[in-house]
Amino acid sequence: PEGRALAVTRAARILQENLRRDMGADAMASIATLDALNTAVRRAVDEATITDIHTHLFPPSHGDLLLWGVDELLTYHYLVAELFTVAPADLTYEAFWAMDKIAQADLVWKHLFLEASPLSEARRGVLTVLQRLGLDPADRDLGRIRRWFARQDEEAYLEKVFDLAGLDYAVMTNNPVKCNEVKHFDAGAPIPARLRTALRIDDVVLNFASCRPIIASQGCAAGDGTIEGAAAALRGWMGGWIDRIDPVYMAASLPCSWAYPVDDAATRMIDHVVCPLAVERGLPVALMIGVNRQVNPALGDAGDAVAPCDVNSIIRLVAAHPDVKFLVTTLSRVDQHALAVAGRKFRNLHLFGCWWFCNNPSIINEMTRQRLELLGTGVTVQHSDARVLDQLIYKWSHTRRIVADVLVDKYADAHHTGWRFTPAEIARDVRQIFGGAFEDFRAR
Ligand code: RAT
Ligand code: ZN
Repeated sequence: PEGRALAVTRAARILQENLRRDMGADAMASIATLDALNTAVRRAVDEATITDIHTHLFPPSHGDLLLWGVDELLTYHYLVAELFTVAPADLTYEAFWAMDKIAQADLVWKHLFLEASPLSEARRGVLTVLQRLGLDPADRDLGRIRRWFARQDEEAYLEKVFDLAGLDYAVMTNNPVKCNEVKHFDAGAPIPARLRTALRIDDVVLNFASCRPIIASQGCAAGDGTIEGAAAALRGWMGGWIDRIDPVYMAASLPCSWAYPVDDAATRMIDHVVCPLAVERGLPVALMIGVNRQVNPALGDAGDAVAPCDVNSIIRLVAAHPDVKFLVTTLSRVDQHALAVAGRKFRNLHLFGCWWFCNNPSIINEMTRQRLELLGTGVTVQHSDARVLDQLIYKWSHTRRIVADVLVDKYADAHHTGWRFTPAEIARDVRQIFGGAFEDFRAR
């Protein structure tokens, strides 16, 4: 413990020295006025390097799996759902899915941008992307925008997007039972430093029976008996994937109906396969909980909804496995307060992100305030969930602005007590909530 304390002190000193070098001596001077504090907070948030801990992006080497460009932006499933809130009755789901991507994007542009104003978060997001890329959205010329994207080189564009978003790296979602993903790992396709892997295991946890054939085809003799019986083989198979792709964590999205512990396959899989492996490999387990899957299957990816989940099940899980690190986010707004309180009780629980339907300005604002009030900077306030590369630009620009508004208030409240902050301290805190606390949690 003494060695660890020394290492921590040393790390803190190096951080301070780096900040002093990067920001100059002013970084260490305490800020006297509220105006200056406001400016310093906004600057720190603007300049922070962010780690995006959950996305659905892929490397360029994974071919068609990497989505980017204006037609992918316009056909993002969030916008497909919105399209059908206003589309004429004669546009059937089947007819929409039978169209090519460009025709689908044209329809979204017409109904959600030209014939109704783009006020929703997902629509505004497209416009932010265009604006930040220097493509003035005001002329409403989709043809011109398409021609601009057609001229981009994929790899250079990926770097440009990461720079505009201000990210060091983003974590992908890599599913070992999806053949169209596995084939790229089999081929040894390179992964740029901007992207890191995560081993997505929901299919195996929730639907083991249907995964057996593909797992068997990958050389895992998981038999046809119980999960307990197959546990060692399954840990071997997942461990093999961990060796292969070196994931940042294992991850699963769980339905709102998920409960723990109960007499079901998911509990057995978690207790006998996932948690022992997490301990053995020192890997966190990320859980995203609260989806109400496929309430309208005709909408495809857009057909999922949300319902409150059982936060007590999360509490029982993290209490039952104190040596497993859990990264948790929940989908329903109403679960956020109870989850943040749970985050105060367990050092093996780290909260992250305003997930999916919570990634809207009013909810990000509320959740970020609540988390800072209950957890301080020991939280990862956001992830993007980007499915289309360009979305990194808007998701992070919108989040930065909201988080800056919240932090300005929080620093001002503390300033009023007479405590004084330095720019270096503010930069340290901002980095914590945008990835530093996540790295610390992993390293702990
Ligand atoms: O945000 C999304 O795009 C969702 O469809 C899901 O992918 C969700 O984030 C998940 O990871 O299950
Ligand atoms: Zn996701």
